Amino acid sequence: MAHAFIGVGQCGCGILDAIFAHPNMHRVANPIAVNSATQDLMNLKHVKRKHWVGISKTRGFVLGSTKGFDQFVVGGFGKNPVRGSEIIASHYSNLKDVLRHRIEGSGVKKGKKDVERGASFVFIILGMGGGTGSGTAPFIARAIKELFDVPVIVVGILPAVKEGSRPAWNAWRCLNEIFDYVDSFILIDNERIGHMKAMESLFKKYNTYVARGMVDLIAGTIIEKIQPSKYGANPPVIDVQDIISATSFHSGGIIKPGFATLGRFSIRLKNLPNYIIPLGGYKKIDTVSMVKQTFARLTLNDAVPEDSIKNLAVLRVPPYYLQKKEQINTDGVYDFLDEYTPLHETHFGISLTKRNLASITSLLTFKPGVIRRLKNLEKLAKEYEKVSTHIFEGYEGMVETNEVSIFESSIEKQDKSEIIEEIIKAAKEPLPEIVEREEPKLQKEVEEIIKAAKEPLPEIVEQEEPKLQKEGKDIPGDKISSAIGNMDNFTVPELVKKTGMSYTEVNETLKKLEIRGVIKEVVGTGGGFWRIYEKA
Ligand SMILES: Nc1nc2c(ncn2[C@@H]2O[C@H](COP(=O)(O)OP(=O)(O)OP(=O)(O)O)[C@@H](O)[C@H]2O)c(=O)[nH]1
Ligand SMILES: [Mg+2]
Repeated sequence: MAHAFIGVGQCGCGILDAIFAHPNMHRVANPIAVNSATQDLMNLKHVKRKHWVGISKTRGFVLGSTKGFDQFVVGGFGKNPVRGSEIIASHYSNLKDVLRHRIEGSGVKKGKKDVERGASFVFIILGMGGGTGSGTAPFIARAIKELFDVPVIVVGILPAVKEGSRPAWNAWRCLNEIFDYVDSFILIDNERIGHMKAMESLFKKYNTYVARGMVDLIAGTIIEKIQPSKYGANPPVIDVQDIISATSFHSGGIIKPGFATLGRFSIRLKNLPNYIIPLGGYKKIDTVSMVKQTFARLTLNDAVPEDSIKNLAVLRVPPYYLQKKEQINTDGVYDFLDEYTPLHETHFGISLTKRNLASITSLLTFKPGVIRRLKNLEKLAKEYEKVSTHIFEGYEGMVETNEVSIFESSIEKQDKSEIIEEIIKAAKEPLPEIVEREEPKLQKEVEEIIKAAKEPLPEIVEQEEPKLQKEGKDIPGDKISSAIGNMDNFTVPELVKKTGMSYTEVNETLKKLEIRGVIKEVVGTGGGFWRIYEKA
C-alpha cells in the first residue's frame, strides 16, 4: 500500500495539487482529490481525473472515470458541513468501498526500488471553514481507521478571524468530529495571511509554501532518504515514524493527537551565474540560523515555540554538504531544538536535494490547551452556536514529563528570551512577505533562471525576492544602496554593471559597509572581484 494524500474540498484539493506539482511525489504516494464540485476538480493541474472522487448528492461517491461524472458532481455544500454530513452518512459504505479501491488498488509502481514501502500513512488535507471538506473529512478519517491500520495525519486549514463566526464554527465542529480518528494535526492558519485585504489572492502562494514544507518532510523521510555511512559527515536521518512520534502523544497505549505547526526556510546556495554553470562556489550555510528562521515562519498565528512539547526538523542539501563533518552544524541544530522540548524529544534528519538550495522544514508540536488560536476559534464558534469541545480533554499526564529537564529549561529561559523575542516579533510579520522570499518554482527552475538572466537585473530581483530588505538595514550610499536594493547576495561586477561606478569605487564602498557590519563577504573566490557578499 502506498502512502495516500487525500485533499477534500476546494482548499484541500488546492494544497494537494501544489504538493503533487513535485514529480517525485507521484512515485511514493497516491493523490486522491475529493470534492462535490466538478469545476474545482477541473482546476487541478497535477491531479488527473483518475485520482478524483466526486461527491454526488444523489449517487454518493463517484470515481473520476465514471461516465457522466460532471453531471452528477455539482454544486458543493455552500459552507454547510451539516448538510454535507447528512449526505455522506447515508453513503458511508459506498465511501469505504471507494477509499479501499483508491488506497489499496493502486500501489506504488513496480520497479521503483528506492521507495520505502512499509510504513504507510494517510494525510487528509482540508479547509476546515467550508462545507465539503469539513463535513466529509471526519467520515474519511473514520473509514480509513476502520479499513486500515495506518496513522492518519490531518493537515487542517483554519479560517481567518475576519471570515466570521460561521467558518469558525465549521472548523471547530470539524476538529471535534475528526479528533477521534486522527494521530496528528498539522495546523495551517489563514490568520497568518488574514490581515491582508485580498486574502484570497494569497492562497496560491500560501499553498505553495505549505506544499514545499510537506514535500520536504516526505522527501526527507522517504524519497531522498540517505544512507549515512556513505557520507563523511555521517548525517542523521529520520523516517516516517519520526513524523508520527514528533506530532502525537503516547501514554500507556493511548494515543492523542498533537497539534503541530510548520515552518520552512530556504536559501539559494549559488548566485545566478552559478545556477547555469554549476561549478564550485557553494555557500557556507548556518544551519542553526536557518532553524531559527523556520520558527519565525510558522503557519500558526500566535504560536509560542516555548510552549511546544516536541519537535522535528528536516534539512535538505545537495550532496556536496555531506562530504565533510564540519559543513553542517548538526550538534548546534540538536541543541537549539532541544531547548524547545521539555521532553528532550527532538527529531532531526538530513536528506538530499538535486537543487541548489538548502531548506529546513520544522514541525513544533503542542497540546491543544496552550494554543491561543484554538481557544479563540472555540470562542468565535460559540458566538455562532454551541458545539462540543472535547479536543482539549484528556491530555493531562499524557506524556511523562521529565522534571529535571523542565527545571533546566527554566534556567535557560533568560538566555533564550532574546531569541524568543526575535522569533515572536518575526512571527507577527505578514506571512506572504515571507513566502515571497522563497525560491522559484521547482520544475522550470533552470529555464526561468536562464530567462531571468537575460532580463535587466533589477527586475529579476523585484520578481524573486521583493521584500527582503528590512527597515533599518538600508545601505547608505545612494547608488550602491539602490543597486543592492532587495538583493540578498551580490557581487562586485553586478554592482559595477548596475551603478556605472568603477570596480575600485564599488570595492571601496563595500569594504566600508563591511566594516560597519552592514554586509559581509560570504565566499571569497581567490581575492579578485568575484567575491560574493550578503547583507549582514
Ligand atoms: N490557505 C488556503 N485556504 C483556503 C483556500 N481555499 C479556501 N480556503 C479557506 O478554506 C475555507 C473554505 O473551504 P473550501 O475548501 O473553500 O470549502 P469546501 O470544502 O470546498 O466546501 P464548500 O463550502 O462546499 O465549497 C475558508 O476558510 C477559506 O478561507 C486555499 O486555496 N488556501
Ligand atoms: Mg467548495
